[in-house]
Amino acid sequence: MTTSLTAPGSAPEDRAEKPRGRRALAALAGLLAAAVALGFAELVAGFVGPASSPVIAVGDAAITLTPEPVKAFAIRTFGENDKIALIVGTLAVIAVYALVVGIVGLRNRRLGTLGIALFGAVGVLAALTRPAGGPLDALPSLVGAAAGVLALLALLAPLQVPVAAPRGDELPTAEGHADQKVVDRLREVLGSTDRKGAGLDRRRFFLTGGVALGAAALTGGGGRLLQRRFDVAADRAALELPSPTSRAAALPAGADLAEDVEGLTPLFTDNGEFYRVDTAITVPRIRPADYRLQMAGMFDSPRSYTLADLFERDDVIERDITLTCVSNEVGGTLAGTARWIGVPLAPLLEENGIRSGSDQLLCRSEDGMTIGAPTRNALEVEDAMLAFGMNGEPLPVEHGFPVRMLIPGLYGYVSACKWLVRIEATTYDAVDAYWTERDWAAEGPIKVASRIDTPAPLRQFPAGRRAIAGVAWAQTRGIAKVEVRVDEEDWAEAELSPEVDADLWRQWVLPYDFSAGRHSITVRATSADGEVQTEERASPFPAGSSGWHTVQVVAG
Ligand SMILES: Nc1nc2c(c(=O)[nH]1)N[C@H]1C(S)=C(S)[C@@H](COP(=O)(O)O)O[C@H]1N2
Ligand SMILES: [Mo]
Repeated sequence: MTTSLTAPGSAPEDRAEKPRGRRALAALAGLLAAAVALGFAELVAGFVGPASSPVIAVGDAAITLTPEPVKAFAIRTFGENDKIALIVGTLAVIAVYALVVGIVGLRNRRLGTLGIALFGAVGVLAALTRPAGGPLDALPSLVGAAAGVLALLALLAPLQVPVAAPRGDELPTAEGHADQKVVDRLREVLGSTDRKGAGLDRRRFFLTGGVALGAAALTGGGGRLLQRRFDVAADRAALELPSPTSRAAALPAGADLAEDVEGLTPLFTDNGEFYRVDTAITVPRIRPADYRLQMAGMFDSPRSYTLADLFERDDVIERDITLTCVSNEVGGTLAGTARWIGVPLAPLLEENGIRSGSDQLLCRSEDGMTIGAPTRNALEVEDAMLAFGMNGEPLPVEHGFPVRMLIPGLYGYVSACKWLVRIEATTYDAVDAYWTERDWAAEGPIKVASRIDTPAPLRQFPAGRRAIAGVAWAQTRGIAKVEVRVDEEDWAEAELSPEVDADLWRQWVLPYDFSAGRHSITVRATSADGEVQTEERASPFPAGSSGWHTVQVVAG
């Protein structure tokens, strides 16, 4: 095969190349061009910041635009992997699009170029419309698209040599001429848009493709490396938490029933095991030294706080609090307990002179996400706090490093703003927070709930005695009683873990003699203020699920 630029169309086997083969190569050209575009975009994002990467920005936008039922489905189906699923999905869509752009580009360069430009425009739009986006965030997509266009043109060129000329329509075609060579020569001199006659330089295509692949890998890999500069793991590790002036209530020995009951949820959830729910594909990374908490809105004298300001306060507390998510299904696992360290919220709000007219605190996260918390609960709920410690460590980055809010008794979506940088005292009339805009209930008091951990649903085990056990919660009120019903028998009262704090869930255990056969086990809890958990079924949307948790098991 010839690589000569002077006679590119003269190799007969090239001219005989079926359009199909050429089209496959064009599709590959599109794919490689997309890889180059993404690679360069990652490289620039290495300077601008990880959230400006088009894949991330587009994924972010997809989360924002996705209707709630689809989101709920994604959380149910992919669970903690919902974000990985989203990124894989985004990449798959890009790949299919790129294949098409390559094929279209073969027929019409301008359309192909436009295709990549459009792809860049989507990235720019997504990056700029992020709540916390700035103009610089458009740069990765712009540079990526430019690199992608150049790569596409460079890759398409060897697929149709000689290159296009504007007046190709008027050129003679092979049918009317006996001497193909003359026609080819003519085309070569004048240029041709007739693809059938254009030559194909495989060697040059694969050489260019190799260069493109290398460039994509280098820029992409380099970009990812550069993005690590934004990592705050080292700062987090170096941070020393202040020691609390008020400790969590002491736990009696043997307080954690899970030590003796296999399959029962431990009293405290390890940080690595703690459920995570948020809209952030790339977690916000805030350096402790750069951290500022800004108070704004309906305060007489709003001020701002550094992390040191918060750490050095003399009212640092340590509390055991169970956090639950409004999206938790009956029997679900979106609940966890930690020993938190932080500063109480009420004195902080009061020293800024919070005005009585405010009924909502619009809490803003570093990524622009907003969570609307009821002002009354922030002021009146004991142990409402700004937390910076979780189970003896600074907050893990995924759980809001360096500061998050916690208000016991409310679901996380209205109380637990992570990466908290701003508290605006306002009203529900004036503004809707992120979830409220999406029709979730404005105030989210948690519902009395209980869950069977063991035996697991549909489990088969030998007949005989074994523990039925689980957890129950009713933060701020506390759990007074948990009852279990097997089949049609009477409700039996379970043993509870010690009541140490009303904000902490309670484990419950009931040893039971299982006869051989199928059994249905149901649990219900009663709060310390006498509310029996309702049997009435509700789905998580819009105000939290309700209903009794039932599991079917088989003994013998
Ligand atoms: N910034 C921010 N904070 C957030 C969220 C979020 O999407 N962004 N999600 C909230 C929801 S719905 C819940 S249930 C809790 C979960 O906290 P966790 O991820 O630490 O378990 O965080 C809350 N705080
Ligand atoms: Mo949540």
